[in-house]
Amino acid sequence: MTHLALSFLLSFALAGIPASPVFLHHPSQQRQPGARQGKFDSAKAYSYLVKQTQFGPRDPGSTAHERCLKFLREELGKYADVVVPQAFSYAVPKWKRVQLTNLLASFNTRATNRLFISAHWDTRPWADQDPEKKNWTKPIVGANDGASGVAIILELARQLRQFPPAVGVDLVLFDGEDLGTSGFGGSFSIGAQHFAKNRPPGFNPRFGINIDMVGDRNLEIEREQNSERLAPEIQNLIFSTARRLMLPGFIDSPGNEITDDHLPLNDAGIPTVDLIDFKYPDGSNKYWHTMADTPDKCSAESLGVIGTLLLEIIYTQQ
Ligand code: 1BN
Ligand code: ZN
Repeated sequence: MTHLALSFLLSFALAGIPASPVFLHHPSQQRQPGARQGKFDSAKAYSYLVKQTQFGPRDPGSTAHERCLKFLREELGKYADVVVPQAFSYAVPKWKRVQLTNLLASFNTRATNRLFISAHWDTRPWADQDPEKKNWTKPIVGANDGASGVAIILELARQLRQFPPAVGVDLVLFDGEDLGTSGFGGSFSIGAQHFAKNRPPGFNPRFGINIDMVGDRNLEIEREQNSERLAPEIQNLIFSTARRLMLPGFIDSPGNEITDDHLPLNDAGIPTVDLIDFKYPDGSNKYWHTMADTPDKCSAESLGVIGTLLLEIIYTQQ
């Protein structure tokens, strides 16, 4: 066990949080030392998106939430050097107390030069933007708002296993992103808030990229405005890389200002950008927080665009 992995474990144990990380032996022949970096497999990522939606809505407190967590832990455990769950409970105002779990999957744990990529894995318990009032209390399946970012992260994990990066990479899956009430920014991003306030001592990345709602078939990524203010250099790195790779779906102009999981990390001093397409499927944003957020509104190609960008950024860091 590496020193860093040990310190992760110790930190969780000392914090009184049950630490039961997944350690697996990875045969070295799985690695391909000759090649510098792999090609992001868009079809594999899309299959990860569908797999999550097949559990059903993954709202905290549901059986599907529990089952999906087990799947995510096991899948990340196949590829990462170490996977550490961070479990805690949270009383949702005017609802119920729920058990939440963030997952931290680390690669190249010895490297001190690190970056992180994150996404939320929970889905919203209430389709409160649905045109039908009867759906406002039903949970959403969250193909785009939930599964899309996680799908990309799982495929990144697979690639990072095969092609070890020069820098350290932490993949973080946040829980409890979507338990909030519109107009009350602090009521969202509960998992990211908890993580930022209870950072494992080994978690000290130079910067981060959070991905959310990145599966829309009609991909339109603009410069999210909080990121522009809080992490301009990382935002520029993203848009210059997208331009260099001639990736479709990147629109280099000001976008919305979004309250998302990047804010607590920026508050903790880690410059973090939110990559989000808040025009789902267009400026009407009519599928957001509705029963219509299903896999048919997403595409493998969109996941591929974001995955390709992230691989390029990871493998061009020294
Ligand atoms: C993103 C996806 N968010 C929720 N689901 C964050 C958000 C919160 C965006 C409030 C707009 C308003
Ligand atoms: Zn949402």
